[in-house]
Amino acid sequence: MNSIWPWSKKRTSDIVWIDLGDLGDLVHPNGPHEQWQDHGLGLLRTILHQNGIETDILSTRAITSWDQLARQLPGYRMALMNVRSYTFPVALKAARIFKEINPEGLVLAGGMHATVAPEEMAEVEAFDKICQGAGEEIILDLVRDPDSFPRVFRGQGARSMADWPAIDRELWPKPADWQGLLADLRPRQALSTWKLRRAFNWPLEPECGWGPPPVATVITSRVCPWQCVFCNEASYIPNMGRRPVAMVIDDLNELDEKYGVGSVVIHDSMFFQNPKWLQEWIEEYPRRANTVWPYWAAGRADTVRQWPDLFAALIRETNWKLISIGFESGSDRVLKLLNKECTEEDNYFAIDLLNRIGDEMEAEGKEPPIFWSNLMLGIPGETEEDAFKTMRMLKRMKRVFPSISYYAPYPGSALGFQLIAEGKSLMSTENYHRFPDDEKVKGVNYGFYRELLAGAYDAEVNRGLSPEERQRGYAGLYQQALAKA
Ligand code: B12
Ligand code: SF4
Repeated sequence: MNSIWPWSKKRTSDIVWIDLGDLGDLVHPNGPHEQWQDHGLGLLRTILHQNGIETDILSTRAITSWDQLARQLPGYRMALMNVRSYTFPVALKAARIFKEINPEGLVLAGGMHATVAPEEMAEVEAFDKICQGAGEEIILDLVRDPDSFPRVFRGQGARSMADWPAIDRELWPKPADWQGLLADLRPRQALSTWKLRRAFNWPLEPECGWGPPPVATVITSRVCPWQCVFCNEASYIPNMGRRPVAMVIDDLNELDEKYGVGSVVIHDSMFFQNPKWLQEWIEEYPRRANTVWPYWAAGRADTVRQWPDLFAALIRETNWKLISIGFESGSDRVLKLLNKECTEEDNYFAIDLLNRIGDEMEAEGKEPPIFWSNLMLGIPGETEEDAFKTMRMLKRMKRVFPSISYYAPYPGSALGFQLIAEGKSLMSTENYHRFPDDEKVKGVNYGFYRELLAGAYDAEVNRGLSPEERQRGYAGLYQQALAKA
């Protein structure tokens, strides 16, 4: 039996970037979304390597026990990590293990959690430097001379995403090594990891049902100007210029020439903003891209209503196949509570429009577009009738992948901060969101929601719906649609 894990990994540096996520996500993943790669890590490692600072990569997702991480850490003098609130528990543990093994070593942490909850980060001694905000303009100085920075400090971002280098995707972590697992007498894990490696398409990403593999994830814009109280990124991500259309297309063509692209996921919080950029995308993408790859991207119902022609043109001319809309709720009362600035009417407008475009495209023999419908349940203040309205709205969608989650009070968002301050958040440093049906807020009747998703209230939900609409969401579908949040 081999005692070093993972086997045959060569060291190139005494600096290591620790990719964060739940243990085992790159060994035997539960679902596709835990396998997406981290653009923050990719961008900053690319900058480091292009400037002569080599780093190794380890991933908590590619191991199944903390001991496996510990065995890989001796001898590193520096560890870097991108900490989001949902990876804070893992970051904390990894940082402590790193310091136990390398007491003289330094842990440099940045990311969303460092940005929105610096005091929670600062309580953890193992974090030596904590960078709030963007890191691309300071990462080189920080790694070269960490002592010149205070323990908690503000980073500096680029003015525009045009200044970002294209990510070197070979700097992203790989799924776990099946040969090593076999050598370590774990034949079952080795088999599932062998399958994962084959299907992963590293350094591109695996298929998740949104489009053909290999999948290329890209980011064209950094921030959304709206201020929904459960999110409001604008309050902590400074505005920055969008990546120019030509650069996005060049990046994709280059990836295609190197690795072959099957489809694209545009990971922007809000793709459907800035009509001028979108118009240029409509003109350029079909003309300049090696293939007009189908893609997944996000929008809002109110702007679909505001720019219906632009929306339709994007679908028809640029192959926008998976349309992610943050509908969140089917009730005006709740939409107001969320400061969503969308109404029930906006939501139904967007739904009916996409249903119609889909019908027309099907009649033309084309593959119709599909909603990726983001919905929240368990919002403080939501009544049972509000929740029925949300499920009723979902049934109006003809072609849909529902993504339903229990509202989660993340720090950074206005409502999250408020509920944390009131002591109502159930998300802790040990457990931000381990499982989809984790209870997130005190006082919310999760039993009701579980029954709702199991179909116990179908009579109420189906009230006023057409016979066809009633059939939608067969038993179990909505339960399965419950996502980690
Ligand atoms: C793409 C994305 C996803 C993707 C992919 C995630 C992934 N693997 O990266 C998917 C769809 C899977 C996803 C899922 C979720 N996400 Co998400 N996601 C994003 C999104 C839109 C972009 C992330 C990104 O790549 N940004 C660009 C990179 C370059 O930025 P960055 O990673 O922050 O890194 C920069 C800085 O933070 C800093 N930095 C980072 N690391 C370091 C390290 C050092 C040493 C230094 C100095 C600096 C530094 O420098 C970098 C360059 O400027 C963000 C919102 C946003 N606009 O950023 C939300 C966001 C990160 N997601 C969020 C959440 C809550 C989730 C979910 C829990 C569900 C949900 N409610 O949306 C799930 C959980 C996923 C899981 N694994 O379990 C929150 C996190 C909030 C928080 N307080 O941490 C955000 C901020 C959105 C929001 N407002 O709610 N997400
Ligand atoms: S929820 Fe969506 S629309 Fe609202 S602020 Fe966040 S990204 Fe923007």
